[in-house]
Amino acid sequence: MSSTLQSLENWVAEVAALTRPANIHWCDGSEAEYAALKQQMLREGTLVELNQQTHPGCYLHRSHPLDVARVEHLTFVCPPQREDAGPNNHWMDPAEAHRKIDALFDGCMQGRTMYVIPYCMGPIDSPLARCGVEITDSAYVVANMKIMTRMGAAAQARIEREGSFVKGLHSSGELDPERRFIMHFPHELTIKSYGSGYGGNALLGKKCHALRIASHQARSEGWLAEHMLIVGIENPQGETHYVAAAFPSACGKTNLAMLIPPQGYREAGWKVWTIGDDICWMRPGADGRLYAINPEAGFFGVAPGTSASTNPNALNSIARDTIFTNVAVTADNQPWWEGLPGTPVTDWQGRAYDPANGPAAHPNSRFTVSARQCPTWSEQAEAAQGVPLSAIVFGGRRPSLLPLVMEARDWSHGVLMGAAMGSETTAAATGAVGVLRRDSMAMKPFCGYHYGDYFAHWLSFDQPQARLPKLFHVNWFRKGSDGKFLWPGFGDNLRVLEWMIKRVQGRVDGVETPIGILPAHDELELDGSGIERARLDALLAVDTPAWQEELHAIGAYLDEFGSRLPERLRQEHRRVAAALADAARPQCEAAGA
Ligand code: OXD
Ligand code: MN
Repeated sequence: MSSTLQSLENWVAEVAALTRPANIHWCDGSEAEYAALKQQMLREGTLVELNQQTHPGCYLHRSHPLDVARVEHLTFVCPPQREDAGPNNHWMDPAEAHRKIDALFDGCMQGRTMYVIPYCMGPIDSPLARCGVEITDSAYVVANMKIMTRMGAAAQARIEREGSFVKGLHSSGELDPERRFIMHFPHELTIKSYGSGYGGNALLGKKCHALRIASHQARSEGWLAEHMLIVGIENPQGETHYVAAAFPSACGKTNLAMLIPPQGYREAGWKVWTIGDDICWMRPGADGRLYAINPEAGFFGVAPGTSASTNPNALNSIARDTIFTNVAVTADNQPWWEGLPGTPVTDWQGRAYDPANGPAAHPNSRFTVSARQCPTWSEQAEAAQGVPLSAIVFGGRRPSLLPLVMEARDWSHGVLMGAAMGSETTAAATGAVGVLRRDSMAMKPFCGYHYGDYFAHWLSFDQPQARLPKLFHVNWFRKGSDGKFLWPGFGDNLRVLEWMIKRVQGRVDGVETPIGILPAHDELELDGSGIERARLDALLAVDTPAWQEELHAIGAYLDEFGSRLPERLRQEHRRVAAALADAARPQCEAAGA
């Protein structure tokens, strides 16, 4: 295919002059192209065929053992001024960053094929969608981009019509962690990634474009690019409420997006519809509501823990036509990970499985699959105008303090709740696991500009004509004194979503507390859950002194954003702190009396 867009042709020629590939392949996104790529990877050994009887069309890729997760310390956001990147990003002067990474790209594709991938993030005819072109020397990246984006001829036609696109240059390089950078140039709508083949570092449409670059674009164009799932909840009356939810990586976004209602709910006629499991782009519609699209076309889900009991919809989705990365394999060549029945014989590195070497599947092993294969996939995922949101939910892994659910009293309070989000770290990024870190709106690794400006951008949606979704915070991960999770999670999370929808409809009042509105005692439907009231009390308990400490910690965190922190957020923080002080007073007086 030849391009008619001069700027695209020029850029491809420039990159070819720098990287010196043996040949250039323009991807058209056809099935024939995909089949040929798979054959080539099978020949080269970068793809291994899995059991085609049990898993037709399924393949395994084993990455370099030192290239298994996002590398936040090697990820840079490079606006011209350091202050614009904010303390939430690593910054490098753009000229220096280009120089450094171009030196790595110099001649790096010699003897290799350079693939040019035009792609569209979002339904191809959606005004909310945005396009990009990724150049890569990795066939694995092309195959994954085919599943994760609308890639090929249709995207190229849109790019030629619009005349603009995000430029993404990727090379696997030597897969050497010492020669690895993921650089973003938001002001040039450009991404350069070298030395990693791992999803979040190499599939540039995903985190690099759809979050880091898009969050910058969204700020200047009046919309939001967020690390959120989108799910539709259909009640027995046939009304569907759409909910977007932000959780840090590997905290259950895919499970919530594909939730199976508890039996009683199913019998009553509740249904769940999946729009997206990781990224949400949203913007106000003419009626003042926020409309959301999923810019992705597939799921790049965490495999371990995915099972018939946790997420049968995901398991059904990946029974065919799926690329697995870094999972283990059974004796009859089926993909395997911790949480599945059966026994692994080969671990994720291709060695005979030995428990002494750690888990059989890498904790961040993944599946890449088309969203359409999900039994709960919604046609609305293709709606050009997006779906209207009734609620936005923030959440993290918090073993204590944070209640099962709370609602913000208004938009400013909700923005504070999102800004204050914290979570224990997971295996999705390199580094220690299980450490509490603040992760505002689950965007800490993905916000392409200063968090202070980002909070201000969120606040700016609160306009008189706006009909904004209600904002909530949830915590599925609170533990009891025995160290066990108090809430069963998974399908039972629908009980919490139902309460949110009742709040949206004005059918329940909740209880006002200093930290937000919590469900009143009888407002959460527990029938058939086996959860006793005492446990619910523990899940909803508000420990005022501990919350005062939390507010103190949140204040110190917000101070990191200095003069860019919006005054309205400071005021909101002071308001909650004062409400907590009021709540603490009678107890102190009683204690002193
Ligand atoms: C992901 C992540 O891959 O957040 O979605 O790391
Ligand atoms: Mn994610």
